[in-house]
Amino acid sequence: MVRSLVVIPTYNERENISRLVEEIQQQGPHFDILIVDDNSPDGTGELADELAANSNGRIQVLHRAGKLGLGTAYLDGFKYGLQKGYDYLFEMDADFSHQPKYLPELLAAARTSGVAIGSRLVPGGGVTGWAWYRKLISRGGSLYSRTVLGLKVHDCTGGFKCFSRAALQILNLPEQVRSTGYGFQIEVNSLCEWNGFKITEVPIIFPDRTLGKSKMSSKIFLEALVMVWKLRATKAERLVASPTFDTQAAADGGQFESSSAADAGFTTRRG
Ligand SMILES: Nc1nc2c(ncn2[C@@H]2O[C@H](COP(=O)(O)OP(=O)(O)OP(=O)(O)O)[C@@H](O)[C@H]2O)c(=O)[nH]1
Ligand SMILES: [Mg+2]
Repeated sequence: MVRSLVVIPTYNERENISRLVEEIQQQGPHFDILIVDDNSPDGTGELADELAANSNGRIQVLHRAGKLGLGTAYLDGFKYGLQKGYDYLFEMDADFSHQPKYLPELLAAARTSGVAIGSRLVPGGGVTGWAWYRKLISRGGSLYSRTVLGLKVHDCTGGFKCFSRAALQILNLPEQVRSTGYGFQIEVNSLCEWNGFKITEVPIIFPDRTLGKSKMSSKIFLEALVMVWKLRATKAERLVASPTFDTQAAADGGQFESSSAADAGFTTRRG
């Protein structure tokens, strides 16, 4: 059986986390869960420990000392999952904007192309509960980053993603990523596409959070606008081996221990 780990960063998500893990587990035996909690003042970390204690190892918890940011929470989660030998790793928010029912479809897509994302900006996808101006900012942000960085993926800022182990290792993702803040998703998408991966977009409906508080701010958003240009300037140094993606290698998911593209079933364009 393919083993996947759903990495969920949490900061004050006590109201959401119990029901979320329950719904994820209803999606089948493929999905283990890692909660990465940054010492949430509302006690999310303690609640996560209780959930883990009764889970037969299916729920695990990483505790960090304080609020260290979403990006680094994912990177720590990826490192943990790779060490534990998982074949696929997911990124998922705790607030139900990322609905567990899409996990199987994302996994199936990542088994074909190596990288899959839940997309609000392809036919069949969308957002509910956002005011028109928030939709406009989100769409505009994606279009802007896509254009500046030359990407094909439409939903550049979404954080519901699935990576094969091979993709993470070839991209050397935990070590390669530099942004800690909101630009994290954009940087990861760029690294994937610049290095030859096709990101499959699975349409998702993204409801706004109903419980708990948003951690998004206009300062974070403005930082991302500038960050896109800085990221573009680093493109030349971010190419790993210019792999052309081999779908069979991706379907075999996590079988590759080597970080070399050739060993993992990738062919290099530069010969
Ligand atoms: N561990 C950790 N998790 C975080 C941190 N910041 C945000 N999160 C979590 O990351 C996920 C996404 O954060 P959200 O606040 O939902 O951000 P958003 O989706 O852009 O904004 P809203 O949906 O409007 O709240 C949630 O599960 C948060 O609890 C952080 O610094 N550390
Ligand atoms: Mg959210």
